[in-house]
Amino acid sequence: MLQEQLSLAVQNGKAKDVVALVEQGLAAGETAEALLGGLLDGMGVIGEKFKNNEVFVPEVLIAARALSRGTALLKAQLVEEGVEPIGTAVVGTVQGDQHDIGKNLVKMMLEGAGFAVVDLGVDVSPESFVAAVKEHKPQILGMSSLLTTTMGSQKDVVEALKAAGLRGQVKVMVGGAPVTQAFCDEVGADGYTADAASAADMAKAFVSGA
Ligand code: B1M
Repeated sequence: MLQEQLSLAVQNGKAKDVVALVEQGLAAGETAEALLGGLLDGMGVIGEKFKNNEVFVPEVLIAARALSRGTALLKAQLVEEGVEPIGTAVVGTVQGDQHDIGKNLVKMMLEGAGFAVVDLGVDVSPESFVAAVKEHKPQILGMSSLLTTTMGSQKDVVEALKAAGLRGQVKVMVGGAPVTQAFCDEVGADGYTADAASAADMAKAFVSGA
């Protein structure tokens, strides 16, 4: 019941309700894992609706903000309960590119799917992507590019990973408005999706070996 309420509060972007419900749940002795389940369910519903054009960027951002208010409250207890993320993802917008709205959506959807996400921000050089893969050992590396003039940098990152001997350790996902499946194949990435919710689905499939 509380989980359903939490799910709905996230779907409706009601951050205050999320906080109140999480506090209520914790006080009543609910596990952080169970409460997190409600929050993630809500984000999952929003992700599906976003994919089907039933909701749009503003609704997703508001839902994600509500979700993060809830997860912030649960963080300490989740660590105590030993709840592990399903994997680690490093994300960033490629070198020369300042657009981050799509990349931020991908980050939110990945977090909503249970990943620990390291966000490198915008204008990320191939060297920085490689350094982050070395440091965080992610299962997923997600790149975003919005300009035809910067999308080539996604290939530079794949090549830099190969040169560093790291290519086999990480699934590389590419996306952004000008990116296509053909481009993904051409640069030697592992996956492309047209939207952020599908990116999270693909990342989940990669870590589960599906
Ligand atoms: Co820029 N801009 N912009 N811009 N901007 C575009 C992209 C452009 C198409 C506008 C146009 O001319 N019609 C055009 C690119 C043309 C081209 O390359 N062919 C353009 C240009 C030219 C520029 C500048 C060069 C303008 C100038 O200064 N002369 C400049 C470049 C700056 C730079 O990056 N170096 C520039 C600047 C800016 C702002 C700073 C003003 C601002 C960015 C603000 C920000 O991001 N914080 C901005 C914006 C907002 C846009 C538009 C209007 C919107 C982009 C956006 O956020 N879309 C855009 C025009 C348009 O699209 N109508 C435009 C919404 C977002 C949710 O979509 O990021 O595609 P998107 O993400 C999607 C999918 O692609 C996917 O998921 C999301 C949906 O779920 N996805 C992934 C994204 N990453 C993924 C990764 C994945 C999987 C899926 O796996 C890892």
